[in-house]
Amino acid sequence: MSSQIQDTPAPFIKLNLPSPEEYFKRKVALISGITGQDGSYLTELLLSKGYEVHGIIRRSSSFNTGRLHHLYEDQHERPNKFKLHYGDLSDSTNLVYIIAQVQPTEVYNLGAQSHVKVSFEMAEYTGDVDGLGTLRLLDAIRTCGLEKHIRFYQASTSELYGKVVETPQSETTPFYPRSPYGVAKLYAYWIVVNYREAYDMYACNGILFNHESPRRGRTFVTRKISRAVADIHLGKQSCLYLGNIDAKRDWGHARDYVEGMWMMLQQSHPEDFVLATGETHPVREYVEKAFAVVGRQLRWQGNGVDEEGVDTKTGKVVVKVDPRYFRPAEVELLLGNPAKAEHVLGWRRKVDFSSLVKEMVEADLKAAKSLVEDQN
Ligand code: NDP
Ligand code: GDR
Repeated sequence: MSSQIQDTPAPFIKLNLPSPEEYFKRKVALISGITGQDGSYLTELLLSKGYEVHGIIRRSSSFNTGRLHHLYEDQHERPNKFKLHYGDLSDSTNLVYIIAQVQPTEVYNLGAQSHVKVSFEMAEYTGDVDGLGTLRLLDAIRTCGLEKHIRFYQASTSELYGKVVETPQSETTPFYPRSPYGVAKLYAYWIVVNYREAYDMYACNGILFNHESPRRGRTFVTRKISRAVADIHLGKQSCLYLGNIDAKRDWGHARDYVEGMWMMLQQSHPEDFVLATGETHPVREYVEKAFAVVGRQLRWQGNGVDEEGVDTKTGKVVVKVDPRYFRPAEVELLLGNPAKAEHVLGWRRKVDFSSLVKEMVEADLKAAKSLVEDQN
């Protein structure tokens, strides 16, 4: 009711804003998590669409902008179109400052401690950044009085489904997260829905199933496999150690998925959408396909923790199961239904499973070869 809305606190900061016409004439995006896999692809997409792109980066003692390097170089061609700001989702004051300074038209909250297994070891931190961090960013927008000026995208996840209740999983499937990461993202999902309903904000959850690319972090299973296959093929590594190879995932390409994120913010009203391929594959199939890219066939022997993958040509064991990589609670099966996104947004994934595996292995092979050449 409108009387309730009037009772909510007024913005703490009075910004000197341009008129609404002037404000919305601009296309200004702010991305948290810009240094990650999705952040880099989204930045490319938005720059190509003429946006001014601002990103939040964490101070690090080591170089953490590798995925943005090519865009940085381009910056000289496009002055003032791409800017990075130091910040952190655990620092409210900093978020308010960045929002006030940038005055974005779209905010993409991609920042997160995004590793499921690590979240069991850093549960509180993951809850703070992935859950409360989302609240902090939403509140920073309200603190600046910009809740009617900004469209907000939240990186929600298929990890919300967790334990299988039904398949394929859609926007109406009940959630049952199975990790501190999933539980933190559940809080983030609902605080986005709540702020949308309470404050009439344009805020959306993209419930994205796994998406990968040559820029995927090296400890996620697809990239771990593609790198190992390249190194084994070049004789730089002898064996790949994995956890649960029977887990099934719905894997797409990150470039396709960032396009869906942008589409969600271009609608007449905010809604939540699943992005998925509608196909599921076990980890072992990814392994087999990845070895096949370099012309090697695998034969499996043994079972459970003693299962091994043997290269049929050399007879050598190239894959072993290591319980160290098992999770205290596992998400066994993910299979998404992208029908709503396809119908309402007109979104389509372009890259299929086999092409994804091929692209990742070939990219790692190229990188590993050039490293060998550099060393020689
Ligand atoms: P990455 O792990 O590649 O990137 C995560 C980003 O978040 C990095 O830029 C990282 O910075 C940043 N970050 C981490 N902690 C903080 C913090 N405390 N404050 C600010 N930024 C922080 O993830 P992806 O690109 O793969 O995923 C993007 C988002 O989408 C994440 O929220 C993830 O949980 C979610 N998601 C991902 C899916 C996938 O399959 N890729 C599927 C569904 C959801 P730094 O580089 O310094 O570490
Ligand atoms: P996931 O991705 O947990 O689905 O989260 P990950 O690639 O880590 O695991 C996928 C499946 O592979 C199994 N697995 C292994 N995983 C890793 N990392 N390392 C291994 O050695 C290994 N062996 C088997 C896992 O047990 C799991 O079942 C990703 C992240 O990007 C999240 O941020 C995002 O929300 C979800 O995808 C959707």
